[in-house]
Amino acid sequence: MKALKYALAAGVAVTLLSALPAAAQFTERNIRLSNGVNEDHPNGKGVETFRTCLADKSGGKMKVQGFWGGALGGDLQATQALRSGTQEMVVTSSSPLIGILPELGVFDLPFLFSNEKEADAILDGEFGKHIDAKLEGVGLVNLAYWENGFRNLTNSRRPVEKWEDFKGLKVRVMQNNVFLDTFKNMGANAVPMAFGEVFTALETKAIDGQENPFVTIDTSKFYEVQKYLSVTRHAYTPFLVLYSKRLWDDLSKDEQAALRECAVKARDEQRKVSRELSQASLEKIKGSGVIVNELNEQEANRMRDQAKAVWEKHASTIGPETVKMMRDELEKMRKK
Ligand code: TF8
Repeated sequence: MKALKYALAAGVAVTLLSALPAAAQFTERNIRLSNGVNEDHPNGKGVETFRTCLADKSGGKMKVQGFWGGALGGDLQATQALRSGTQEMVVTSSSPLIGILPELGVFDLPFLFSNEKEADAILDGEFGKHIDAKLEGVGLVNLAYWENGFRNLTNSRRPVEKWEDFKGLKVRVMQNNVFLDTFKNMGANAVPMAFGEVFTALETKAIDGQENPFVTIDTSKFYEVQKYLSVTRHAYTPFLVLYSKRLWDDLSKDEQAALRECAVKARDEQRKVSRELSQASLEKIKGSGVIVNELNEQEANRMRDQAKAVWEKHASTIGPETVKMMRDELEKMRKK
């Protein structure tokens, strides 16, 4: 009788166990995540949210170690480390990576998005997935698109109110041919340079200007060495939140799912902070004595027309299908 009771109890236990999902699999991991920007940039809050979320999901096993200000190398260098499997993660601009994946150049096309809403819809939708699939092919798993933001021109010479005002300005651009041509096409003397060298180049007047979102002009202290800020919004470049594909393939399904979910959760926080800080950054830049000008509508339209040649020139290198897909999606969205 006793034996039967035990047998029954064991049977019940087995049934119960098999009804439960298998225990989640997490291993102790230290994830090195590098950033070219400083920690007070909205990426700081993004990484913090990502870290807390991963700790929660993995019972403290997955740890995130953040590196700031390019301490592990610039965007391109860190991304190459991911491809060779010597670093886990980077939050990088897409722009310096076009040598690795030419299709990324689509995000560099001047005046592509009109507002954040459009950018979010494209990046979080089918188009973003189209690019993600291509990134996997070159050894990079993109977990989410975070916000770098609309880019604006600063310089030490004069306010830029129309495209002709670019003439002769020595402007640093990212190491990216679409940007190089956008600025050359406006008549500027465009100089490709890694982000880590920009502050000193501005300070020593080796260059006159640069272009970045307000939050970067603020947190990288460019406003301390610049006199004019022109609200050009000439491009919106995203951040990619990349994981090394080589190292990714060693992770359990649970770890992969946690990383994806947390990068998306952190994305929402990072974008929120980016949009809030953007206004605060602009006020701070103004307060420091930088002269800020907006473009009037007519001049903004002229600048947009002038930039069209860059689209024509680069569509074939970026990939005609990718550019067409972007155009179609934008058109669909704008009709609604
Ligand atoms: C640039 C980019 C950079 C970012 C940063 C290094 O101008 O906008 O600010 O990629 O993460 O190079």
